[in-house]
Amino acid sequence: MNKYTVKDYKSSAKPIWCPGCGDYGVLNSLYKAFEQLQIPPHKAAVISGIGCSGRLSGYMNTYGFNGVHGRVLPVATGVKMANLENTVIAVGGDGDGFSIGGGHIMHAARKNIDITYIVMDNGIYGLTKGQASPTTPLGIPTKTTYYGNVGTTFNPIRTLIAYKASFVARIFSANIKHSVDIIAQAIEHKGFSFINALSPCVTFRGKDQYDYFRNKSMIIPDDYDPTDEVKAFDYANNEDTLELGIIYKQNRPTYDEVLDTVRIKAKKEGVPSKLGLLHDFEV
Ligand SMILES: Cc1ncc(C[n+]2csc(CCOP(=O)(O)OP(=O)(O)O)c2C)c(N)n1
Ligand code: SF4
Ligand SMILES: [Mg+2]
Repeated sequence: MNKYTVKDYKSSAKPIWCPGCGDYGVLNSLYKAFEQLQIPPHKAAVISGIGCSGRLSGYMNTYGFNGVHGRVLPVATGVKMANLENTVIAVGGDGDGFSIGGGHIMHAARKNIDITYIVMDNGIYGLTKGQASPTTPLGIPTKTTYYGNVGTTFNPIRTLIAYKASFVARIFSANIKHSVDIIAQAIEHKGFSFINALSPCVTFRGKDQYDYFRNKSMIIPDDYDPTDEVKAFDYANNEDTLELGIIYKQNRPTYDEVLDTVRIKAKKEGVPSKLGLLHDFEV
């Protein structure tokens, strides 16, 4: 029998997202993934940025931090590095992650920080009432693009593969069973796991956004090999279809593992003393 159940991961705060918001599906999938992995609530931290999506950390009965707009990854990196035993989840929106916070993703990815980053992608700034975001499709009217969005749409999957994220996946918030499976695999992956969660904003993109995602998405076949980078780019480049599942995966040392080897080497060679540092590194 499971020691922890979904209710152990729920905080006392009730979600206040609009009825029908896709973020409910992401939250429920996260609860269930935690249950599946039996993660002790006191051994986890959920860090969020600012946006409707950023509210998610407050609904988790784990450690948490609702930080500054666009700065979820530096905070999550610090939390992970302070205690490597903790499961650290970073969450936020497409505006938070790809606009103001866009400069942080490449560094968390290339360093292979051992955290899971879920972007709730609704292609709009929800909290601030409907401005265009980097993932708003071309031609869509928004509060800031009255005559239709101009500029091409940012492709997170292609970018994250190029950034060398070691786990790149896409989920659809309405498909809970599939999302639970992918989130659980992302958490178990050693390294930086990126999940683009298609999560409709019924208020500023309309209920049709569910149909748009449903009609455009397709679950990746079981025989697909996510370690094949060329095929992963093929999937990412085909913007007519939104593949759901693990699109790219690579096993390589995490930031903390590499740092450990540096510490051991430096200590062995007496580098801290040679540099006149007062204390040797703790290994
Ligand atoms: C430094 C800073 N700039 C701007 C804002 C205003 N702001 C708050 S949330 C947000 C965008 C929210 O969009 P997204 O990240 O996509 O999240 P969503 O609400 O759609 O989940 C903006 C621009 C802010 N809070 N702080
Ligand atoms: S405004 Fe959009 S993203 Fe925000 S809670 Fe409502 S439906 Fe969700
Ligand atoms: Mg958004």
